[in-house]
Amino acid sequence: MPVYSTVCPRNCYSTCSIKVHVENGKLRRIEPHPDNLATPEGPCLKGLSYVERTHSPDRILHPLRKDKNGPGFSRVSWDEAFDLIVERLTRAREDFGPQSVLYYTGSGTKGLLNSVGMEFWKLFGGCTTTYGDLCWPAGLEATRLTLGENKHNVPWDLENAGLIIQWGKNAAETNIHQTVFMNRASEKGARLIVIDPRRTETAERAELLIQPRPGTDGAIALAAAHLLIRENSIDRPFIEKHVLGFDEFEEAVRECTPDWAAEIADVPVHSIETLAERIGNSGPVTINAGFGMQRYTNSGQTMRAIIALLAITGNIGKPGAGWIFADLQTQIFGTVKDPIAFYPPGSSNDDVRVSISTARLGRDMLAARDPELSIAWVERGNPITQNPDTNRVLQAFRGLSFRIVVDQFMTDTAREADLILPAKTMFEQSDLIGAYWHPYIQLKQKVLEPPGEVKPESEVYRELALRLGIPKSDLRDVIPGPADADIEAYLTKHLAPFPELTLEKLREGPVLVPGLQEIAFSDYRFPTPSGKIELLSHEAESRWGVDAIPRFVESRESIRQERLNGDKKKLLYFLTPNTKNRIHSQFNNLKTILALDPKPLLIIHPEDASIRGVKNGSQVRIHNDRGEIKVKARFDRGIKPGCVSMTNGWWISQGGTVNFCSRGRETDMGHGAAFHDNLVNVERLS
Ligand SMILES: Nc1nc2c(c(=O)[nH]1)N[C@H]1C(S)=C(S)[C@@H](COP(=O)(O)OP(=O)(O)OC[C@H]3O[C@@H](n4cnc5c(=O)[nH]c(N)nc54)[C@H](O)[C@@H]3O)O[C@H]1N2
Ligand SMILES: Nc1nc2c(c(=O)[nH]1)N[C@H]1C(S)=C(S)[C@@H](COP(=O)(O)OP(=O)(O)OC[C@H]3O[C@@H](n4cnc5c(=O)[nH]c(N)nc54)[C@H](O)[C@@H]3O)O[C@H]1N2
Ligand SMILES: [Mo]
Repeated sequence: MPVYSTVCPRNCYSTCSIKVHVENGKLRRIEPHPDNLATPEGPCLKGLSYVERTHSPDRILHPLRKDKNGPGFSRVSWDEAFDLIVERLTRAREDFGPQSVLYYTGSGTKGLLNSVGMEFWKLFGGCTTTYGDLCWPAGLEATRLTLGENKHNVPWDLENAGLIIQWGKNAAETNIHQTVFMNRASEKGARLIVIDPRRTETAERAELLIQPRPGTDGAIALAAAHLLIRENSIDRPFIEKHVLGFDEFEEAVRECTPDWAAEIADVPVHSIETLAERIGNSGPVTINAGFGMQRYTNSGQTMRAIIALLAITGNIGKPGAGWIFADLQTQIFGTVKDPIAFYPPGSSNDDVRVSISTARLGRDMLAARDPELSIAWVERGNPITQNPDTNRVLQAFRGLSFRIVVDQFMTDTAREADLILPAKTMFEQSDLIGAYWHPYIQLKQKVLEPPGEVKPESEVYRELALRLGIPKSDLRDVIPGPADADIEAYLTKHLAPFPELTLEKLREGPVLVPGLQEIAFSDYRFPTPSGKIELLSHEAESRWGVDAIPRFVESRESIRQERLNGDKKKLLYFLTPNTKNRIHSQFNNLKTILALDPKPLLIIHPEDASIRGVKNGSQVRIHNDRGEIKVKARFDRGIKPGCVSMTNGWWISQGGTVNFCSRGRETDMGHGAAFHDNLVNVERLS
């Protein structure tokens, strides 16, 4: 049975290398790939479920057109589909201009070939597209402003840590391969502290779990800095050489006493004291900040305050120490490194108008003028389920005259389409993939022919461009031809600047990115304006309008200041984290996955439940002024009272997306989505 080396391209830390067995055009088995030092144990259950997913009877295998009078869809030929798209696009361009078309992409799959879509829209004459990102930009921007660049030590260096702080990251579910290195570190005596309002799986081995009121981590960090400075547990020579703004920072944290922070964050004073003591006295300190924590309106400043703890204690540029958020060293092909510079908001390059905030998708779509939007093209994304404020997003999509959705399955967004185009899976077209946790460049190999009439997106764009009368010569270099050899030539061209990387080598397995710095910042070069770690950032002030020093401000929708309707005592923080056996809205339509996690549940503390008459297993209504969700409640004493949680990614057709209740609102920096700035009421239905 032929065995191929390939990689899982989901938007996930682990980006596992895998070996796949193929027989008679079918995927038979998925195995670990030992050459990836970060993921040698092999894929998670989601990875193993590709055998089911790829050949699932639910896959969309042909173009589908919405029936005239009903919710159903009927199969159409590609010829009919192309004719329809050409007719609609041409009419929209003539009547309103090319910017009346919204091109929306999500993070459903990674890869270099994803950029072909935008090349098509430029040739079309332009489009409207989104800026910002749902996932990580507040943290990326806070890190860039402070350290100059987003990179971190290689994953296996974590075993050298003396103290690991998992700050708002639930690695046991979202980065399972990292837990192996955490365990090795703890066998060598490292301590583990977890900071999370939920008692997660990651917290099980921690010596200290701090459960803050959501959105208050900045206060905890500033108080820990206050204590470290007061106890003189800081690295003065490091600060003198490498840190800008220490004096101003010291001045700012003078007021930030542990009592002050304990009251704000609703945590014991001694927890903050222990945190500071451990940072000061445990040897190399690694702080791993998750993405969940940076989805608040104050979270860029929070992240800057947390990085400051490492800067003042000299825990940067050394083995076992440092800041883990995202390592973008492998992003050598695309524009991920500086998401703000890539199509900045409000800009109009090549007639591509960048005027819609991903975080405010529904509202901005409805507000678009001159021209108004009339068509949407959605690819690799499921915005009805995953973007904030689902009701507004639905309203915006339903107000358009034509919707095209490219996907593998009948998602909530696909159901809203007029035309669905069948999407490839990761096994059906080759592509090059970077990562954001480990340092490997990988080749995602084509190992299967696309089933049914599935066409990879690049092929769809090429055909469409030709039918729109765009000369073949304009497509050269930007939209590859359909043959495997055309795709390989395209990838080879992008590899040319890196002689260490060849397709032949990548076919065997993962290759370390050329020029890798294993210990990030070990050369103490910080590409900030001052060349130092900037605790004082004038750019933070001028670009984002926040204080140049990281200070604590309440998040917008906090129990303390939000003026929502209703009895404020009864409002609860609604956390919507990720979960082990799904990637956002993917995988939850598979039997393998549903067997373990069959339906959405609201996790609630028995104290909060009893005030509301909610029993374990009661049907409840979660609601606020944005919308409502009805699910069953499950008691959990591990969640902080005052908070409830439900994992994101459930489809409306499965019981409801959490985003019915979230608001379309940006983070303080980076144009991220402040999903967790979200208060709800919970009431018992039965
Ligand atoms: N299995 C699996 N793995 C994944 C993904 C997936 O969907 N499934 N998604 C991938 C992607 S795209 C991403 S972005 C990452 C996300 O990876 P993580 O950051 O680990 O995931 P989240 O679940 O979003 O958030 C982590 C934790 O933050 C906590 N949190 C929420 N608010 C606060 C707060 O105010 N303070 C603190 N201290 N903690 C808070 C939540 O309770 C949650 O446990 O995971 C990646 N890996
Ligand atoms: N409330 C709340 N909402 C959240 C989050 C949260 O923490 N709370 N997390 C946010 C985060 S971190 C993220 S990253 C986003 C993720 O949200 P999205 O970017 O929308 O990602 P997914 O749900 O993973 O996948 C989107 C779709 O891509 C499709 N797909 C996969 N591969 C391909 C392909 O090759 N071609 C095409 N055309 N389609 C493909 C899948 O079938 C799926 O339907 O969700 C965000 N939404
Ligand atoms: Mo994400």
